[in-house]
Amino acid sequence: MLVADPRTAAAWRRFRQEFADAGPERRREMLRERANQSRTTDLHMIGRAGLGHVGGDMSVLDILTTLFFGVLRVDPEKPDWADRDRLVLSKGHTAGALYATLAASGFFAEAELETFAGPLSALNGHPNRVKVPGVETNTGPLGHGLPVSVGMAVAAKLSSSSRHVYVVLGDGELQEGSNWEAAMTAGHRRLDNLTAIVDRNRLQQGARTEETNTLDPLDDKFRAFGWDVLEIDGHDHLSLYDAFTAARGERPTCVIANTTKGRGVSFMEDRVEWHHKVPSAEQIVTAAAELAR
Ligand SMILES: Cc1ncc(C[n+]2csc(CCOP(=O)(O)OP(=O)(O)O)c2C)c(N)n1
Repeated sequence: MLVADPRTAAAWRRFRQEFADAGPERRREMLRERANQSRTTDLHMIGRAGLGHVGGDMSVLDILTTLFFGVLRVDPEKPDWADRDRLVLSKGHTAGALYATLAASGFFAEAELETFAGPLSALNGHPNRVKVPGVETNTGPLGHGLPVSVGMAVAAKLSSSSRHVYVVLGDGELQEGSNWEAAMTAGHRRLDNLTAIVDRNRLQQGARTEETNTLDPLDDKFRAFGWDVLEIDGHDHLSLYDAFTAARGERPTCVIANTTKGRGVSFMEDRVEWHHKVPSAEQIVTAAAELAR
């Protein structure tokens, strides 16, 4: 089991405080920079390991960064604190994005990222809750995260806890039927402590989502299952922050976050082959320069 890094956790706490005190433009800039640093970290991890899901990592990093650096009630030094908010990364193939974010928050030492996907590493290609603090449940087989999150939200209600459950879903992932059983239950039970975020990048493995199985109108589908729905730009940090902290009604919330797979790296953006292609050393240098702009 990995352990917290107190120095990085302290830096994360300072970031959170400065963020809380900042005005909108400064907030946007802080999260943008932070997310792009994690993108660069992730590219190096994938290049070193020779595997990973780079397109989906770039897509989801503004969502994860906004949650960990602006929203989630968590403590990297007390990862098992009972009343913490829960974050489930259901699209577990983008583990690299989660590890980069957890390490930057101090849940474990950033040096551990060098072991990503190596022999005996805790940082497997898909997240493992037994090995990695901050990982709330194992994911990888698509279609499990929402059902598990519904269970977590019900458990919070039963124990009268104010903790909130956030779950990040892939849009391709929504083709798994288990999501819709869970969505129906969440609507029926009026789980106002549950927020599902759909990383709507319109690509899955090998194809566009709409070529494989039409998802639109996705907002109407969630509404029909008893959810409130917000549709936003999934790379606009302030929109993400507002959507995650909006006053909640009596229903679960679905945030459809419109994103670009490969976001921030010109030669990867909206290109299906970058689902799990590995960038060369040269490509990583080019990508890092673009992300530093
Ligand atoms: C049940 C299951 N079937 C197939 C896979 C293989 N797989 C990994 S990622 C992926 C595509 C996922 O697409 P999406 O959810 O849109 O993720 P993103 O494009 O954001 O990476 C597939 C089919 C899997 N992990 N689980």
